[in-house]
Amino acid sequence: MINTRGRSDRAKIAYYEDPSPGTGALAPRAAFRSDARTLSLNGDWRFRLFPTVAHAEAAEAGQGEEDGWEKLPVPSHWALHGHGAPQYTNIRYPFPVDPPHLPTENPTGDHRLVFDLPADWPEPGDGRTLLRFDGVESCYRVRLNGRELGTAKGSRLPHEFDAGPQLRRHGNVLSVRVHQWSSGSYVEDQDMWWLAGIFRAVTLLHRPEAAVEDVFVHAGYDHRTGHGTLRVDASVDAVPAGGRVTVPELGLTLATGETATVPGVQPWSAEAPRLYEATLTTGGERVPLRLGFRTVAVEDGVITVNGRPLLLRGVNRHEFHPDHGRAVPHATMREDVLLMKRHNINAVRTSHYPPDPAFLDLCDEFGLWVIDEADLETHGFIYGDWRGNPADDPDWEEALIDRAARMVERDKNHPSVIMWSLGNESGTGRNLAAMSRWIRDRDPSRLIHYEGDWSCEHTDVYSRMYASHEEVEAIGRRAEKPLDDPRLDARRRALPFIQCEYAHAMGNGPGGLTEYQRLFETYERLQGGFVWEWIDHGLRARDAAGRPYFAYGGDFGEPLHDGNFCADGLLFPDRTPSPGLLEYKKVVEPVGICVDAAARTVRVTNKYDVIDLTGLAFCWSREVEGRREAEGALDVPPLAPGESAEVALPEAFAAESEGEEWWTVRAVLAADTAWAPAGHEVAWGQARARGPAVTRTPGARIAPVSAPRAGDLLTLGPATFDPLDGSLRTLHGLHIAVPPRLNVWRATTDNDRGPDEARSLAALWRRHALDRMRHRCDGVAVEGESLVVTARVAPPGGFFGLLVSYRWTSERTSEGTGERPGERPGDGTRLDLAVDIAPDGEWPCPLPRLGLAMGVRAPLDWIEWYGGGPGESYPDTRRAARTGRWATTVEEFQTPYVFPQENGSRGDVRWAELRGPDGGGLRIEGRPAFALTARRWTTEQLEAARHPYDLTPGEVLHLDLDAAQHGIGTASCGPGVLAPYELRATERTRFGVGFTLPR
Ligand code: IPT
Repeated sequence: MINTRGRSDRAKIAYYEDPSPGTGALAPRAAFRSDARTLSLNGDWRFRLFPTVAHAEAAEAGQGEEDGWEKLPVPSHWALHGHGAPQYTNIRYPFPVDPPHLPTENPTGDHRLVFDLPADWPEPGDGRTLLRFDGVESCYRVRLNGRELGTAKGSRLPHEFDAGPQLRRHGNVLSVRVHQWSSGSYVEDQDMWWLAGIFRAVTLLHRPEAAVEDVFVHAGYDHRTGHGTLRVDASVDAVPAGGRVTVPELGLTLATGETATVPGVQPWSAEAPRLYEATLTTGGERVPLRLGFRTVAVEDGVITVNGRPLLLRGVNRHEFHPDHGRAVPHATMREDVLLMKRHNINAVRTSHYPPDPAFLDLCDEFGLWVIDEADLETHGFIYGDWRGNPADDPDWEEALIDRAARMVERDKNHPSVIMWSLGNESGTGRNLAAMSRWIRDRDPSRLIHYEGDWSCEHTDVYSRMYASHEEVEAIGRRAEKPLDDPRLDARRRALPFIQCEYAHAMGNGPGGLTEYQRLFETYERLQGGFVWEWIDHGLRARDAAGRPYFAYGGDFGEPLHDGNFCADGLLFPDRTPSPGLLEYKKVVEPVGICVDAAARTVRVTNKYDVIDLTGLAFCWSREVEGRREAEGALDVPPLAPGESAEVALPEAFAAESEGEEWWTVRAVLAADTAWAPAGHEVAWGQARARGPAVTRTPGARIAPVSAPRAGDLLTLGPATFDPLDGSLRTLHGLHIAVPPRLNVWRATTDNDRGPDEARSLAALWRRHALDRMRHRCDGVAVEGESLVVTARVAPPGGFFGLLVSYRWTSERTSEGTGERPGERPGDGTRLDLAVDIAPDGEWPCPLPRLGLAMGVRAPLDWIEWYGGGPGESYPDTRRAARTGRWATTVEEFQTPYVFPQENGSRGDVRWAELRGPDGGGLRIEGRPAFALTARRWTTEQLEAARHPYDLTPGEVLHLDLDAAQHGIGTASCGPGVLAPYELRATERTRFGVGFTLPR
């Protein structure tokens, strides 16, 4: 076949290269169910894959027509069923950019299904039958019984075809040819796996005579009068239908096209998602509708729904399942919605395409504000300075309008959808303007969003991604840097603001959530944002040894890929919440609980936008050293949104026990809801009421016993040391494989590595050789009852370092005598270490961490601690950590990031006990506290690992006892660590630990 090129030859361009949206599909319309017959065509189809279109055509024309067919489930992506492989790229197109042309290598999958109509399917002549595809990537041609029904592009959009007179009662042959690459691929350059296939449902729909063609529900709510308004427009055969709508619960019957005022309705909101069941009846069909009365507006520069300003606590949700890719099972969609609700998330941006329609049904039902985004992204054009961008080329106007229309028409009846988004990262251009005009004309009841055009000329909200805290604050004050055009500037300055993406949840992190939230809660213009992103796109795979892991870019041998940049979600690929999600839940909690232990009061603030607090029950508890001493219920007034109250905590208790004391107040669901059972925790606050007992009765000091002969070990209480370099050798009978010494290095995180080498803090650290610090022993001396080791710790080639002294002492403790028969070695004694660190010279960069690293050769696998927990926390990700007594295994102490990196640190640890199966172990006490990591591999091994399977547990338990860590930030995409969380070597640091046997 001769390839035709150039615009003048457009007529000869193949349908998959032609930028048009396709041929033969019916006009887009609302998705709805009805009592008319449908037949699901999901299931096992026959399938064969060709490397090019020409191969597919040749097979079809020639001898091979019946050869090579295999079974493939529909919906699915063929690359996840052993045909070809997935490929991950973020921005770059994986093929040469020459729109609308495509590479010859264009995997083409022929799908075939032979089906019969059910016996009771209406007779031919009784109405007509449509064939609907809810999602096919990226372009397809449909044939039924040899006749072409049409072709289509717009992967995540529905297309319906008239099955026509070809449809038979038996032996229908449905042939769908799907091309991986098409002109559509140029406008579907989203940051995700390229996964072709029929990945959403295929359905046959009977359309009786006088059936509903389209329906548009207009259900508003006037918050001043408390009245709803309702009009249901419906069409039959392209003319307004003579239909009837009934809403039994409201005792309402009205004709289609008629407007009714409905006094006393309960409005719909994400917090109180009140839906009314209704039925639309036309001559041929009954269509159940779910009405949510609500009115979206921008009033005085603020987004309101039903008159109330919103604060969006959102996430960006790609459709993803680790086994099925974007062919997400319905149960998984439901799981997503429940997980969101349970983590205080109230909004979703359907990045970056309309989701499976069933997902929006769930958003209506459970209550989530939705930004529904068109299936459009042309990001790769950025590398050519946006030359030829389809968003600005008239040749693509029809395709882009089609994408807007198919989204709006399909989803227009969802109360949850409050904004239409024109797409993502597609630069600027006339076709975006045209999409905006089309949408505004068709549905003026919702707001229009698009981030890529900062002039906001075609949008109703000012939206940005990854703007720094500083810039967001300026925007909050409506004091941002002006646009060049004063008219546009004035217009934009009056718009509400959201961050459609922020806080990049890649690997460990994101840091800085609290500070964003504080801004969102301070400035009315800032109406929240959407964390990037909901879930890691890691595909389940197995290594050579059969161990399961989650694959990311490059793991399928793709020549061009963006590595683990797709593992940037709040959920791990298997939907286990990551620490980032728990942090987000805490940061955005809808009830502020501020305990004032000294005053014995708690300040409760209702941060919901709509509902009061009657759905919540409050309880208090008082813990001493993490043990609950007392608890009870707390009466909190219902409080309207925005209101606060000071509530007294109960009076003092009789039993005054020793030790650190905390008060915790929790808000839990008072009764079961659709999304969580009664007792589910929504918010909490904690405050310390009494510090740790300051006076530890000092035991008798034990003096060091010097080595009698050169080469012998020196003894100090329960420990032995090498007298030559002062390193700890044994402790309470445990073999110390790595003696405790100063450590500044951590296995770098995705955020340490930043977006590129130039902006990588990790690279800076490495340039300064912080990963290879040298330890020079300057002296080992017995000073009275202390063993004092002095050292200078510095990087090779560096003119700066740290001067450190380790002062070791030992005492008898009250817990044991050290002399009873049968006591464990070192029972009744403690070894103490006081570390004093002073910077030497000018440090050119922050430190990754500052603490002690040590390794114990012992099968210690159980950790109990009193301090921050239960999960990991870092200086700028510690809101979700609460002070308590926690216990887990060493294995569970790790956070299994898809790409291994620093993880698992528990902060503010007062003490930790490590135990083995035989009962032996070690207790480490902080002076006053430390951050703890414990793992069965070294930091170097962790840093070198590319997948969790690279980490094999060894015999040594490696511990980090940190005085401090550098923050986490979100520099993998966005701002780095904020100043208060930077770890700078400017001041002297003193801290200490004590080692005893577990109690
Ligand atoms: C932004 C994209 O919109 C999103 O799809 C994703 O790629 C995210 O970044 C990073 O994971 S675009 C970026 C250039 C800010």
